[in-house]
Amino acid sequence: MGESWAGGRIELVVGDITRLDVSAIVNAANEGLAPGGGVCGAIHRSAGPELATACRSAGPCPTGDARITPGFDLTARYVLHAVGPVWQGGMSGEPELLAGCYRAALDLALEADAASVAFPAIGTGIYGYPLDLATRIAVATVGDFVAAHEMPGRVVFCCFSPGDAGVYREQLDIRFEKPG
Ligand code: AR6
Repeated sequence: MGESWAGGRIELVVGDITRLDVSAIVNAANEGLAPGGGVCGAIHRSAGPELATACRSAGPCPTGDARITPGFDLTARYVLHAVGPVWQGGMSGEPELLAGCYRAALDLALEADAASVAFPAIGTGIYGYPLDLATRIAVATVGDFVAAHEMPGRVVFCCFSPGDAGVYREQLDIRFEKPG
């Protein structure tokens, strides 16, 4: 289906993250881990009301960090709630905070022995992080993590539109060998 890089360990797909057959999906969450709009709303709708209850116990979560809950009615066994920064112009630590929440989600995936993890474009919707800048950080952070760890064996970047996927493809081609 999707294209892949890094020997098949990093994939790019276009679609709804709640539909993916992966061990864990990442939620673009807020610090309160409250059900919101965007991908967060879609994940809560698909997982069912138990997810909000689990989030009340798992949270709050500071910006730049992540928390884990079960996936309930989702195909994914886990949801990794990663809190990206609200974009304030880029001089308020946004790059470090965005990279931090990716790393925290990957660390939780590793601890949970999740074989595959899917990320949405954290921060780039309601939180306003410019997509090209966020994509560089996502690709670099995930790229460094898969180079240093055997698990998760497969990381999927799930874009909601073909245009967004084009931005990811460009960055993935720069960081890795172009797919054969
Ligand atoms: N599957 C994959 N990606 C999606 C989906 C989906 N079903 N729906 C939207 N996206 P956003 P943020 C994309 O706004 O900027 C929430 O209220 C979307 O096109 O969901 O981190 C939270 O509770 C965009 O590319 O997250 C927080 O309060 C990306 O997901 C706040 O919004 C992220 O957009 C977080 O804002």
